[in-house]
Amino acid sequence: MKNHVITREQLLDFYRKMIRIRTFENEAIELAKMNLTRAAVHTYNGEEAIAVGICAHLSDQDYITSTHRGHGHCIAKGADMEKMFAELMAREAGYCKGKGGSMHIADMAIGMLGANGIVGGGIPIAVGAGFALKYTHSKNIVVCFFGDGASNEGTFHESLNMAAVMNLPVIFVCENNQYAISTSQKKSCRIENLSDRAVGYGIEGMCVDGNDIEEVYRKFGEAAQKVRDGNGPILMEMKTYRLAGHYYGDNENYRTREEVAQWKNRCPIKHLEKILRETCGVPEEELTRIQKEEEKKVLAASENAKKEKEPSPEDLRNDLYDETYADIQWKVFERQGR
Ligand SMILES: Cc1ncc(C[n+]2csc(CCOP(=O)(O)OP(=O)(O)O)c2C)c(N)n1
Repeated sequence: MKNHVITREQLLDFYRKMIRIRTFENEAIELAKMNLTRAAVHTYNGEEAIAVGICAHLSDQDYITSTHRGHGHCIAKGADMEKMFAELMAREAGYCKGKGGSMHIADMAIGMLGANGIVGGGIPIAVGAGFALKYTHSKNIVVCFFGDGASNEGTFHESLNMAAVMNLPVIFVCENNQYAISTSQKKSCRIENLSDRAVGYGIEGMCVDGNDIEEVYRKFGEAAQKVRDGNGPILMEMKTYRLAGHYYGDNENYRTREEVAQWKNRCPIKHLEKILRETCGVPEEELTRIQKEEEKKVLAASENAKKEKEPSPEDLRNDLYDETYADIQWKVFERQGR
């Protein structure tokens, strides 16, 4: 098993990416406040260590599937922030030409198979992608991100069982941020660790502190190696906490301020800052410089996206179906005299 030693440079790179995600999300909230976004915005604040620690092990040929809370996954996988902001603001220059919004960003060039507005919707897609990789004898893997709420959907159970019996190269990453909208995970499930569900499918389950970037990076590295070596799927539970509301506009009356404050103290970015300062001897000015550089990049992407135009009404019916399908459908309508 490869020993995953993490260098100072790698930690600084993780820090930069986590700051990039947090800054992107804070800017997305600002855009929502200005009524510039055209669909719900679900932010990833507090969960950054998971996407960054995991995607550091992936290449563009490895796939990920994501959720309605997908901005962090996209950025960690290398998506273009200007195209993301343009999509959030329904501009033609966006990833889906402004017709998909925050919850439907996909980028095949970097192996990002798509965010998904359907809770649990990405899980069977990951299994399909895993089957394609196995069928073509590829060494690449699929990482399937989903929430604790999604782990109570039928798709979760059917997909894990199928991936297990077919020995597919998929790592199922349950981001347990404690809530599904307003429902506490403790109220919807009687087991303490969702990773224990792996036993029911005969696969390995791992429970990880998702707010500790070093632990995420190391444990995922071990899992990825096993899966690349052909040992079949793994279920990883990442314990974390959603620091902002479920979406912009959530009144958060289902959790106490004390609980949120406790988790703010365990913020993954603060945690990494402490390691960088105290263990790696990184001066405060260097951390501030990284924050400023990322802020500049994120705000430039947002400003440029704002200047892009909205799609024209004539474009409304384009890109809805696959061309061949649309063509066949059209012929059927013609035959029916419609
Ligand atoms: C199939 C389906 N059911 C319900 C919803 C409404 N919904 C949107 S987000 C959400 C909660 C999802 O919780 P979780 O999977 O834990 O992800 P989190 O929001 O915590 O990241 C629900 C129920 C939906 N979008 N799709």
